[in-house]
Amino acid sequence: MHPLTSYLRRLIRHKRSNLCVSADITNADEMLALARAVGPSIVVFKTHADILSGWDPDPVHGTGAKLAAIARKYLFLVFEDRKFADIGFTVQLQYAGGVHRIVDWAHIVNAHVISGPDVVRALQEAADSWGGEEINEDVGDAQESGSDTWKLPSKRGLLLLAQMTSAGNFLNEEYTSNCVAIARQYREFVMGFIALKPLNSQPEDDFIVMTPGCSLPPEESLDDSEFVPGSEDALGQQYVTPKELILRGCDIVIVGRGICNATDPSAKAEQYRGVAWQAYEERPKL
Ligand code: S5P
Repeated sequence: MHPLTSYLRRLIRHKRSNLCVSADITNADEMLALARAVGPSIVVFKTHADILSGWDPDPVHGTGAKLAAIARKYLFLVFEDRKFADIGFTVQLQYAGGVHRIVDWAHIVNAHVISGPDVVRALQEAADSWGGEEINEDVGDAQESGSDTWKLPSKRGLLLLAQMTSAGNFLNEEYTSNCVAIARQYREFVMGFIALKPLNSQPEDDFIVMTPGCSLPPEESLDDSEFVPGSEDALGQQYVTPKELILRGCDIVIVGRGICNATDPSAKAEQYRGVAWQAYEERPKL
């Protein structure tokens, strides 16, 4: 199993959380404030670094380093939703270079395999040659983790976009099964998928599935920032309830605007955590 997968599964049980908050906001300091606010309720914090104004590129005191420190304090993993999709040579530069130097601070990234399997090999090479400032550092503070010592694995992980939530997308069944075949080829780097359901079908498969397009039903939501499950936003995003996604077997639900746009994001994240965790406990164990 990928070391970050076993770490994440342990975090899920420890924090009683299957929640990833997606920071779909456009200012770097507000993104960091959101990470602190929802930190206790989540196991993964998803970013879109390229939508942020005010990104500070300083490798030690900048935005990425601050986010990594918040992640260590509250015990969650950082997932940069970069959706790499280019040729291998280019994705290596996008992953390790530029303003964001994603590999320095994001434990997890994702990629489309539309350009073929070498995109995965290229990202893996870049991850393997990363210096790894966080290598085996003790993480988590005493009050969060009790007597446990949380060793953050030094490896980086990748999720493949095997299915998408947007109406009319072209990721058909054949494409999805090709993603699974590529993931099996690169098990030491690929942790799992962005998909609408679990995709494990061989005994040795232990891929994580993270699923967006998640919204509380109106009777459970007091906030009008949310979209009604079964409906779409104005641009084709399709929603399902967290309960349904977890009962389907998804490991982690990803929530963006439902939490970011709430009047109290921290309380809202806690509400999503509770609903998803309850469904997880109800789900028959394998
Ligand atoms: O198929 C997908 C894959 C992703 S990563 N559909 C998605 O919506 N996402 C991302 O999840 C999307 O980029 C956004 O950041 C988040 C969903 O946000 P929400 O506001 O609709 O919850």
